[in-house]
Amino acid sequence: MQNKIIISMLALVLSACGGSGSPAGNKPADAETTQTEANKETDPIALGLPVQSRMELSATTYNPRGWDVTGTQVEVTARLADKYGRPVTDGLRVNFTAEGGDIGEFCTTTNGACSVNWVSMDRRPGSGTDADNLFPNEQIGVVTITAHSEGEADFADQNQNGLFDAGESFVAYAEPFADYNNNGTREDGEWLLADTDGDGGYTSEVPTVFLGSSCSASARSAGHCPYNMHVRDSIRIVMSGNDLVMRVFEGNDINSYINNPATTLPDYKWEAGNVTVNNGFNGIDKDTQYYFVLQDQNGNMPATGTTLAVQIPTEYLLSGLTGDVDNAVINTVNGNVIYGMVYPLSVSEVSVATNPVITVTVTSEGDSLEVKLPIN
Ligand SMILES: [Ca+2]
Ligand SMILES: [Ca+2]
Ligand SMILES: [Ca+2]
Ligand SMILES: [Ca+2]
Repeated sequence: MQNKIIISMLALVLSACGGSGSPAGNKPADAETTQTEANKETDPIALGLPVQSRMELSATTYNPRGWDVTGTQVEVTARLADKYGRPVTDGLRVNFTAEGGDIGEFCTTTNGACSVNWVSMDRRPGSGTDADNLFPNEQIGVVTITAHSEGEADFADQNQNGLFDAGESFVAYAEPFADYNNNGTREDGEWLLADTDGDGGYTSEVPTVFLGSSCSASARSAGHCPYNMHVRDSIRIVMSGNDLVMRVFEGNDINSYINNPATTLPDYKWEAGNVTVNNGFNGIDKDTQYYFVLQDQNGNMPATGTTLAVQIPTEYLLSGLTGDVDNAVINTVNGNVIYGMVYPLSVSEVSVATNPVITVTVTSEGDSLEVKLPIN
């Protein structure tokens, strides 16, 4: 999700992303150019700057009950380490932005990490408000959270002197932005997080020089380390609702559903007070692979705490997955992404039972659904 390019030895192109909030500001390298390389390397600021490859954002919950509940809190933590993998200097400011809900503006690190709270509230992406037209979005209810901070690019320290020398390979990144639709490129409405090169707008081209503070004197005179870069990382969370829908697919039908969910009918659809049966579906065949797909009213992962339980006759064996929905935004099925929780299930007969049924029960906060399907 980030535009980057590895200069000199490698030629890899990606795309940049970032968050909003206040820019960390570029620290001019001028003050450091007077230092010798030796004391530069013991400079706590240079030592303690994060590098892009060692920044990671995480959340306590990726599928909070946020679509129909306001005030649900999620703790979002940024962890950052320097080029040696050591925690960054205490007090480093990390800025946050969220496309939906509300998030703390920034935190300052202790032992390489700090946290802010995200809270569910409007704006809810894809909820149909006028503002939806202003911002690109990939999936209703799915929020991109981005953090950024001042830091350094990664480089391959071939002579092991702890400094970037001209000729050593490094990775360059375009300026960070909030990638609301998670496609890796910046569209209108996606917030520029930091104007790293100070030209007054978004610069999509990756820099041709190493950005950071760890430059040798000769690298500096060659134009490297003009200022620090802005390291960044993004996660997505989904504002989940509580009106649950379960769909049942046989075997490979799940693939056509994933590829075209708008027109592909499931074998069986079940939501509160409403059951739809398609394709002559008359229950579960033994020794056959099924996929039970559990989603909220927006086709998203149900909120954390939602559970699917299955009961079958003692004469049968159940194999597959039951239990809590993942703490996640998506599932991957046969290499395809699906928003929602997928339970692969099959039953096999050990001995003959009379009129066997499978009972599937889904419970969540304030909601419970149960369905009985014959086993054929
Ligand atoms: Ca989004
Ligand atoms: Ca070096
Ligand atoms: Ca985008
Ligand atoms: Ca710029």
